[in-house]
Amino acid sequence: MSRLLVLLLLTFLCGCAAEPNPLPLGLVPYPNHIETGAGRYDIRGAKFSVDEDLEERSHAAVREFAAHVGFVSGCGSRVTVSGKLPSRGVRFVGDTTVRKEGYRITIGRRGVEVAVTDYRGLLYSIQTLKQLLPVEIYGDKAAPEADWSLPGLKIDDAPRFGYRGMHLDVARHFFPVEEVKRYLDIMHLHKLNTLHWHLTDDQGWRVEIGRYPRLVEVGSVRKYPDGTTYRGHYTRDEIREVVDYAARLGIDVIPEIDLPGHMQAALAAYPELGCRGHGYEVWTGWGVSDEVLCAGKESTFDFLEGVLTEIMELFPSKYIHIGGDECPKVRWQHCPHCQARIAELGLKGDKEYSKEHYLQSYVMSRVGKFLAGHGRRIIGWDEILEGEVPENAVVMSWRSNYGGILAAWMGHDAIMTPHLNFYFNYVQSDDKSTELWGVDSGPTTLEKVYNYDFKGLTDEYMEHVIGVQANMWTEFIPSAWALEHLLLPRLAALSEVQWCMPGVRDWERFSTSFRMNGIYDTMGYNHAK
Ligand code: TNX
Repeated sequence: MSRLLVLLLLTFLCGCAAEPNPLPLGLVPYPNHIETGAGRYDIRGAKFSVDEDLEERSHAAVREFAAHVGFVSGCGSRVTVSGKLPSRGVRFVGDTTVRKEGYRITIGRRGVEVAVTDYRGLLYSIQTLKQLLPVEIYGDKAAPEADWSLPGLKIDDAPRFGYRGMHLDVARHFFPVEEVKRYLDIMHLHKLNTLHWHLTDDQGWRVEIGRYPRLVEVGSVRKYPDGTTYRGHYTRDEIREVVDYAARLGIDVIPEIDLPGHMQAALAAYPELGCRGHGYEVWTGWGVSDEVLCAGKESTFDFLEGVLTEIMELFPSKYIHIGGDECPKVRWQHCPHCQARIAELGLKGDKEYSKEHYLQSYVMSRVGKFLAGHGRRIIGWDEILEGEVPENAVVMSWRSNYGGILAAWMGHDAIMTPHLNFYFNYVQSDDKSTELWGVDSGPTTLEKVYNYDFKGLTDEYMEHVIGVQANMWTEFIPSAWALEHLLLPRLAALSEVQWCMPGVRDWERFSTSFRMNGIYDTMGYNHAK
């Protein structure tokens, strides 16, 4: 036998005998299909290439990733965009057989092949590759001494739900643009794709509206009896900046204009929109205010349409959230305008709901139709199930699973966000020394988030469940530091509920292999221990 043949044979045998790599069990959210392989691929100095058929922004994302790998590994890297990709290096190819938002990664000794069909899938493949690399990839320092090799393996992954949301209330406490961007970065790290931005409430109106300047002039300022004030709002340019930033991370931003309740800040700015017509202030208390929009006056609808027209200009999202939660009916019961509207519409109470509940349904439906006329779809909190549900509305089920079940039963889509599992403003442990900001309604532990059960949602109903979301109400969250503490690591648990197919979610695996804290530390995020 020639020496070459012996050498080849030996190489082959060694290859077969090599121990398979351990499964990277710490990946979050854990891939839906993963097979381990043997050997490793050293990514230092690798040539990156990307399919010219992919979008320009995908090329840009690969360039950015390659540049960062080159920098932290201390070996540089090169990127080519081409119709014909080389057989080595790190290759990103377009492949229409990959599922939406999904990706396939194959790592062998000769290189890495990533197949994707869309921009989000490409971004998520990069997130997964980063988690397979040393934690220094998340830093901004060169770390040439780290092991810059990737384990041989195959991943074929795509999310369970198309809507993977996180909510942020900026009305109770305001978070400036830079902090919102950080929040988006954290979401992206966990492959979430939707920010639900709660922009208005009794305690503050936070988005500039050109037609109604007093909304921020008056409505964004809380005045306390001791003379101090609390204020904050986003200009329209700042909103655009956040929406663009999010889009680059594959995140849609859904604005919420909470109506017809939770409107006291707007009433302070434009008192004529209320039933009483005067005497409102931006609320300095927490809870549910009786002061709501008057549903009888036509001017209320002019106002809402004006506001929402500008909101649609700022937000390209398919969905617009119009709230609908916690709207007390006492003002309407005694308001001649509201009662005249009830009479005109012929609304009647029944065993279950009062005529004022049906008046609220009228408001939600009318606003829903207006938005539908502009190609948008409404989301409402599960109170919109009381009375008549607006056509085509998506129900956000927050009080329990029941809202989702009822919505699905009625043929409506639902997003699951039951408070006992997914209110991240609730404390996460009983340790009073670290849980300084949360609401104590029995801790919403990491495990409780992780083990969320779609109980009562049969397979048939699950077809209407478009996604899962956690909410962050900020009455008691005064800073980004507190915000991140409540968000992390529970967001990691949420991400597996959103991403993993039934059977893949596994608390034992997740809790014993968890390594996200190292990533959070490197990124400088404050997380609960
Ligand atoms: C209920 S959930 C609310 C919010 C509060 C939250 C406090 C929902 C639709 N409304 O207005 O901030 O409870 O935890």
